[in-house]
Amino acid sequence: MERVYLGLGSNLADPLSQLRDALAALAALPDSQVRTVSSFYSSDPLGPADQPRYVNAVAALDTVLAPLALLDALQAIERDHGRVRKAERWGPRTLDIDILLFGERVLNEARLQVPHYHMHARPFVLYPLAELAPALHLPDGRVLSEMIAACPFVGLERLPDLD
Ligand code: PH2
Ligand code: MG
Ligand code: MG
Repeated sequence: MERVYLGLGSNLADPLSQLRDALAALAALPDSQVRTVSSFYSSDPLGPADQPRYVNAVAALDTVLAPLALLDALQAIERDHGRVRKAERWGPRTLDIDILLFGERVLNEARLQVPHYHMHARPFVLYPLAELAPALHLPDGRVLSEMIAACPFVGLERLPDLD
């Protein structure tokens, strides 16, 4: 069993529902359990400014799936949510599920780089991740609390708890 942290994001087609449905789909993955989920956050779009704000969250998943098997399963969930991959970098999407960290692994494969290459610069990743694992050390030696100190809480709004 390995602990995986996933970043979820949506800015199209009712983002809150997209994330709630995605969490239900994650809970149904084989050989895997969703352990904890952060608050949901509304965030300024990173990338092209002419797109809606995102809703973001981070989930902790324990899995025995191999990294590329998990990636395949996550991309299938994205497709089930109407995700169409477009050429525009950082453009709008109905659902994005990114593998942020996969146990203690450092992977540099064509399809999958972990730790996620840009997480250090994304408040909508670091702050929800810190809710789940405030004392986290990354496998490459970085320390989450130090990454947070270098990444101001800007353009981010924690949404009230659902339910
Ligand atoms: N994801 C992107 C591009 N820009 N901006 C925010 N706020 N949240 C995201 O999840 C996001 C983004 C590409 O995956
Ligand atoms: Mg992404
Ligand atoms: Mg992605």
